[in-house]
Amino acid sequence: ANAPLRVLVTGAAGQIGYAIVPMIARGVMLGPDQPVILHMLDIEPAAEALNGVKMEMIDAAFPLLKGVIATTDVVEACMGVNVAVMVGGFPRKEGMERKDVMSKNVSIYKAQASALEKHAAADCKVLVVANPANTNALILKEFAPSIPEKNITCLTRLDHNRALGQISERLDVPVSDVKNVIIWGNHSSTQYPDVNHATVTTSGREKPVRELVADDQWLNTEFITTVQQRGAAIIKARKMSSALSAAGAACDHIRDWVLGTPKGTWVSMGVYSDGSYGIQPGLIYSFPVTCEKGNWSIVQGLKIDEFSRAKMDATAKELTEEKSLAYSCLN
Ligand code: NAX
Repeated sequence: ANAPLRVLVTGAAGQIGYAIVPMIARGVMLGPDQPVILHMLDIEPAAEALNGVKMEMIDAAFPLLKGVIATTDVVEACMGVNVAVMVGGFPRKEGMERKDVMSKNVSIYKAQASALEKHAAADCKVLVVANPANTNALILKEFAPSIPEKNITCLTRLDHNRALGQISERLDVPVSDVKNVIIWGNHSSTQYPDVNHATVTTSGREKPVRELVADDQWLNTEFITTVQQRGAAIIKARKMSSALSAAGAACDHIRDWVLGTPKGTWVSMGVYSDGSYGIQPGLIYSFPVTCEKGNWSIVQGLKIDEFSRAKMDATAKELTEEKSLAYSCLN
């Protein structure tokens, strides 16, 4: 039998936390043969609720779950973890300045970076979910210099899955037959959902989404804004933000990263830019990636038209601005 892997979930007493911990304990994230030990971190005001989640996790008697730690101590939480899913953060409250929210998250991610660097397993894979996800991941990277930069990523898989879902609904085909959409850039409303290379498998053949949809007007306008604004639409409908879809996407992200993407399929991940597609190195930017043996690599050589170029640059510009705002919070 495989040795258990330790999985950290920060913000585990929150909404996404509550949805993701049972998924992890059922093998959705690391596979049905991989036992796990869960490390759940939250802050003092949520300690009692966190303990309630721990009680439920015990009561669920998950066969793969070999241990569950619930703590408000960052060091205990990070000790020996192989995977870290960073869901905890400071939410934007009404009337708060962007800079104040950024400043709170910068100090959280700075502290958690140091704890991970000192106490996590050497090959720990980190996924930042909490917003501003790309910039929180960048701060984490800056303050954990001994963690390889390839091990620090942020979640744009939810946006990717939302794009697959919109195409599936539009064409009335199973979502599993749609692939290779791309989310470029920031996990924010400037993200660019790109279908130029996406395909649908019909009667055993892959066909371009553009050809099947045959409505460039819809693809270039409504499709894009629907994906960009989906988070807000969920809040409007549910009076709470996306949780089960976010938790599912975080599991998809880690699973594909660790176990590999299927041949001929790519996914979107926020990763440290190496300058691919002319995106400034030093940003955490969402790219199309394939994964093999626990490593991601950016898909190269895709043709980028003028429409895409402008949108990819606009979201990069926003990330550059977020980065300078974050740095200004450090002083
Ligand atoms: P909740 O407010 O329900 O939960 C957040 C939890 O984090 C709370 O229990 C809080 O006590 C805890 N927390 C706060 N500071 C912490 C710290 N320093 N250490 C540990 N825990 C801490 O929010 P939820 O709906 O679960 O969303 C969590 C985060 O995910 C938010 O930042 C949200 O904006 C972000 N999202 C990101 C998405 C993505 O695709 N990247 C999509 C979903 C989600 O909106």
